[in-house]
Amino acid sequence: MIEHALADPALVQLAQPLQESAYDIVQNDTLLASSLWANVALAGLAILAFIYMGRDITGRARLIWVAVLLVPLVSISSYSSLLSGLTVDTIVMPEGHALAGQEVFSSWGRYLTWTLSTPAILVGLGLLAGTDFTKLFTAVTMDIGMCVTGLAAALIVESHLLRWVFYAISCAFFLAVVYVLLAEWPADAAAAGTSEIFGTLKLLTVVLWFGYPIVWFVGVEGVALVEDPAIVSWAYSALDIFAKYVFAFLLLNWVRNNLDVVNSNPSLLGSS
Ligand code: RET
Repeated sequence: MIEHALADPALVQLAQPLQESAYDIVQNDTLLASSLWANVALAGLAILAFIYMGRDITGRARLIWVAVLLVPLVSISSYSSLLSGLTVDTIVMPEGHALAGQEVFSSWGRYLTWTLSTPAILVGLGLLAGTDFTKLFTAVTMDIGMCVTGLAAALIVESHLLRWVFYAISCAFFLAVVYVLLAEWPADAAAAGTSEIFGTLKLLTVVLWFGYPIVWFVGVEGVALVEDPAIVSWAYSALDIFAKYVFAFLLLNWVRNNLDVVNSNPSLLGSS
């Protein structure tokens, strides 16, 4: 009898609205929705503040300003897409996963938009350090590799093993970025006279960025120690608040107060 009912396409269609879509999950979960709205609001404020702060920035430093401004611009688009339901989904976890066979909420749009926001952060930092094109290219491309393979790790539903293979590949890309930040750019920054602020921002970046793979690992997409998608979403949102807006504000504020240092730096990039 039940089998009969499921075989009838009209009844299957009728049954579908009973299943909560990813959009409904966001709308019905205040904690989850607030983690997204908080970032829309902060990104909006940051955009206005950064435009204002950039009004007197001239010369090469303008390229840093554009990179910094891109961070909240991408962020507001990213969080609005998550809220709209466009870049969230429910996915059924493969065999072997702690939540195998269950539908879990995935805000995969985050990983997609990181491919644009994290390079912007690295371009800002690299230009501050006065690095050369090769090192900046390395950091940015490795970073994009990290985001795209992280997206794959989150979305693969056919094989549990392959989710972790992609996680490992993403971590390898991440370590290349960390290497550039810790081993290459500090010397460049010293030569450019930006050591002090670079040191602060480097520390902020490395510490906070390590938080992301940890959240992925313990969250619903990884070993599911934390099963509530709202908590996972807030963890990412809180990291974002410091890694994006606080980071970008500190960088931009320093640049506008030290235009002479930045503009006398013979960087290969932004020679306007
Ligand atoms: C993933 C999972 C796979 C392994 C690794 C990850 C790293 C993510 C990072 C994200 C940083 C995002 C920032 C966004 C700001 O807009 C993809 C979570 C290594 C480091 C700073």
